[in-house]
Amino acid sequence: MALPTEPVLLTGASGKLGRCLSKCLAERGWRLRLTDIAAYPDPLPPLAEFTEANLDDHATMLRLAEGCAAIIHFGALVEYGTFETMIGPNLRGTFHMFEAALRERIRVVYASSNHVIGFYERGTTLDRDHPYRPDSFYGVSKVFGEMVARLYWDKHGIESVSLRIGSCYPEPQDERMLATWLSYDDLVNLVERSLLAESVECSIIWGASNNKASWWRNDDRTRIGWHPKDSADAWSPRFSKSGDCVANRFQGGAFSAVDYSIAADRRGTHR
Ligand code: 15L
Repeated sequence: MALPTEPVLLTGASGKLGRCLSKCLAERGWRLRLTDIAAYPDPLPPLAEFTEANLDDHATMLRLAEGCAAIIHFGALVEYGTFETMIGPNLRGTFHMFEAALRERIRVVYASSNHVIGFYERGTTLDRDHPYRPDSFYGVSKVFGEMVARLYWDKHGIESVSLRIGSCYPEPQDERMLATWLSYDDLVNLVERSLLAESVECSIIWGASNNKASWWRNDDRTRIGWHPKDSADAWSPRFSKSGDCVANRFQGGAFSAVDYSIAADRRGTHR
């Protein structure tokens, strides 16, 4: 399929996944406009331009999206932030990117996260429509992003694909990732299919590879034609459960355990 001649705006370009996407999408011929609050640490890929900018800066975000074919919104404060630290990058920043998409009438590929459902117990099988159970203010900020995506679809017809990314690393790092791992290749294909699919409406897709231990099913992947090819299964003999009992109990892992204050669970007994 022919790629657009206009650039695609990628936020969070200097982060771990942003660097992977900018390198791999550029190799596949995509013209990229990259942005991040931090300098781009690698040599700039061919056909790419980079602007250092803050997601909190509304005017700059609107300007960066001008003339773009789509927005890949991966910029965010990741990890266990407080409510206050989420407001600028994750709440206002996401609002700015959807406003920019509305101005340009273009699609958004949004990096949501498994942490929107992190307080479900491990082993519970979830569909995309299970109620949110965020495990952190980071998870709450991603619920907000999915809700903004919904609002801009219902009110303005702005299409989006929210990718509920599990654990995207070169290889699984622990026992939890036997269920949540997403390979870099599967991520790049997922983003590319999200950009190229003819109609995506307001899609939600679990960002995990083809892992036997997965807790997630029934999403919108057939609409975009994405089939993950990799699997964490081969790593299974290498890992066993260890560490914090709260982290081991819930799908969000360590995110669920941070600041957790229900004493009984700390002693290992269940509610
Ligand atoms: C995320 O959203 C984080 O960005 C990443 O660092 C991982 O911890 C991942 O979730 C995960 O849940 O494993």
